[in-house]
Amino acid sequence: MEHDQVREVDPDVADALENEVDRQRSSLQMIASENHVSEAVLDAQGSALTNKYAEGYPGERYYGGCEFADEIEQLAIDRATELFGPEHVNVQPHSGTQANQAVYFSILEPGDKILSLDLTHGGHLSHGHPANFVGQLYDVEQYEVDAETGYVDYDGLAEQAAEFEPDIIVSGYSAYPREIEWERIQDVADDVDAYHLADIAHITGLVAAGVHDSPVGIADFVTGSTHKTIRAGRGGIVMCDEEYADGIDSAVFPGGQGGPLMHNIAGKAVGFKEALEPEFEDYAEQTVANAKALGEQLAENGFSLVSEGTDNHLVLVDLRESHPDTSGGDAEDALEAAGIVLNGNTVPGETRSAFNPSGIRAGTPGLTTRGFDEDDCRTVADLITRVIDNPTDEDVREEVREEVDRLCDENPLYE
Ligand code: DSN
Repeated sequence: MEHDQVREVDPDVADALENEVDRQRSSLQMIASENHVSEAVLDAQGSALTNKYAEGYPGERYYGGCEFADEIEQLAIDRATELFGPEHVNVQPHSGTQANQAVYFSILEPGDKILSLDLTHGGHLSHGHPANFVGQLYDVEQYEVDAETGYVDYDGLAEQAAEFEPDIIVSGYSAYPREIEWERIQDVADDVDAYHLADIAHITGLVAAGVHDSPVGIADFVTGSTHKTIRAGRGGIVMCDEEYADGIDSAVFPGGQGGPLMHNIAGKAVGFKEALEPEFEDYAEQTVANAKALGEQLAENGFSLVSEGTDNHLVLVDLRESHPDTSGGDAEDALEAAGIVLNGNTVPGETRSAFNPSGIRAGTPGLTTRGFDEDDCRTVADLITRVIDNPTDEDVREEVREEVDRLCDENPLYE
């Protein structure tokens, strides 16, 4: 990946781009929301479609010259339909947050009530955090995970919903390691006559591969990101029943966005095609097997895992018991210096802050893409342990860095 044409014009950016590729190749990318898309997806995203305005939808655009944009967007829609099985798909949201925005905008009025999972319990900013437009525009209450088990407190949610009477309940999370019981949340929504939005941003690939149950056909709206576990072009997606289709399409454009990012939609189409191949199911299964192995080894090494394990692609480690003097931010910094990139994360019952949280979140989508198996992930758990046990020890960092180099050499990326 040489970026020769950028280099001719702009050596500074070319240097940074090459350094970024090197960084991804030579360190372990364990941010649970990240992945390494194929070179085919990169190619599509870097295509001349970045030049094209195509406001509207296939066959109904506000500009001329959209025949190939139409073809590509329709392919993305058809492939998403085959992957997930919804009645209606919109592939234009620029991100998962904008997919959620479209849902709220299509059915809520400012001041309407949203019931969603608290950010520190695994929710997402766009589910109603006060710093986000959702928290400012709507009346938001938040439910929590059970303090003992770390699983969503479904009974508490039902009680809270009966009292709060929300207009919409949001499920689907950003830092939740367990299978989500969509039907139970739908039952609560039915009981209080609320809409149900299932945000599968993190687990889109697992749902597409059948490794996690799908909320499609259960929740009224399903939103997602297209670049996380599904490994397609960067952006968002909304899926819904036909009765909501016009409202969603209008809420995406012109309600919340102008021209769609057609080059990203091309990347979505290509990535969805890859996800329809049988190998993608193996990838999704391996991603979960790797996360389980990572979690089991971390637990064996003395770490405390929220919910004591995982059913999906991530583990959430609460450092307070095992390493009370090391914050998630400290751990993140020490690990990055040793070549392991993940993020400090808030944990249920957080006693620090979002800027200096008490946990770390580690995901396996990127490692699995480059070929890591369970044994590798157990080794990674041991490396994480050595660094967090000795957060300021330069020799340990150096030794771990050498092991990281070995793992990266054995599992090359973008050769
Ligand atoms: N930034 C993503 C994550 O890390 O979960 C969500 O938008």
